[in-house]
Amino acid sequence: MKIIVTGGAGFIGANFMNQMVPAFPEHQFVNLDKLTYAANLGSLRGIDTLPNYALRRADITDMDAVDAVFEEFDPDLVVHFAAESHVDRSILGPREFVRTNIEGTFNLLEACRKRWSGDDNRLFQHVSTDEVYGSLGDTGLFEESTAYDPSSPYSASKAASDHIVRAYHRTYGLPIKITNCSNNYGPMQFPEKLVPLMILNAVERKPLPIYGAGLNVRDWLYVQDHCEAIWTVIEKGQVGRTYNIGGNNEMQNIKVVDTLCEIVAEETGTDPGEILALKHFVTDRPGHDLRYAVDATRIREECGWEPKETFDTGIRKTVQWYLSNQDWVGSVRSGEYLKWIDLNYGDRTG
Ligand code: NAD
Ligand code: TDX
Repeated sequence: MKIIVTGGAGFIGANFMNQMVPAFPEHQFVNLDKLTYAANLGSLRGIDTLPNYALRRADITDMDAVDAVFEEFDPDLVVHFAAESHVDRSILGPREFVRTNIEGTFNLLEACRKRWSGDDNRLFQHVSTDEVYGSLGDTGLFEESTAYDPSSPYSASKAASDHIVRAYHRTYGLPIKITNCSNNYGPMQFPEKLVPLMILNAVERKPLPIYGAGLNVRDWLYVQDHCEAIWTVIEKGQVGRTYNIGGNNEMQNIKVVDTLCEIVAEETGTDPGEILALKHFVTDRPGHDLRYAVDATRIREECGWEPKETFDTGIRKTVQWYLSNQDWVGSVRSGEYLKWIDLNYGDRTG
């Protein structure tokens, strides 16, 4: 197969490339990525010289640029990760989210519709989030039939992209599958997200900003389990169908932060009290969804996928990865990163 992977230099995309490119030398992988602040080519070191890997720097909001890559590679499969992905950034500046996540997805669908006949065994694999379902109360789980009710500009833009992907299937017969996954953590995640931000701040003895009372709940999944789930859906899922992916691992943010503090202390030979004392409660995120939890029965029963990593094993591996990959950490913390931290946390020290 010829496979275009969009956003393959971002967190999940790079983990996907690292797993799949060496595992499938018979397939050609093309990384179509704009290389925004969230991308890091250092995440692809080792696989970027393999003969079945290529990079094309392109912006999915630019139809001509998308067409050029599709003309060159004529893909059998598109795995669509590229997105603006950070909720806080979407609150401060929603326009890029609408452009990349909605218009960019639309351009990719058009590129497929123009070229694919509908009966030629191609596939558009759309990677989405559980945040499209909005917030749960204290009980219940997101099912594939749960009504969409997004809260942030990020989740609303992802919801819109899911709708248009589904519409292309119903209207034009475009072969698509959609996955909606819970919060990922693991190596190579940009340190604006909760887990890597807390690890690096703890190591550097900086405050650990916890929004509100830290009681919001997320369902954490190790990134490599997510990548395997996507590949499993590509191979075994039904065309036109949606699959939820989750870790069956709900946890309050405060518990995640406490666990990270304990592990960082243990791994660096520090007194845990010193790290736990860095916890700092700050102004809550506007529209902050209370609880996400995913019912992943469909992917388990239809495709046979289950996560391999527990939170305990995955989170320790993640801390160890950040501690032993200081080069990678240094390279992502450019001026752009520091500007963002100032902007986001400058007035949140309440
Ligand atoms: P990320 O922000 O780490 O990476 C996004 C990648 O997309 C980057 O390489 C960036 O350069 C690229 N990109 C952004 N705008 C682009 C554009 N206009 N044209 C081309 N490339 C562009 O994101 P991530 O955390 O790896 O998430 C990947 C996908 O998975 C997203 O669609 C996200 O919504 C979804 N998802 C993420 C999570 C999570 O916990 N991170 C959970 C569920 C679903
Ligand atoms: O400094 C922080 N303090 C804090 O308390 C940050 C960055 C986050 N939080 C809270 C907000 C959330 O309740 O931690 C939780 C996780 O926050 P993020 O890491 O920003 O993730 P979230 O908003 O849940 O969204 C993530 O999971 C779903 C990804 O960013 C999305 O791309 C994905 O779709």
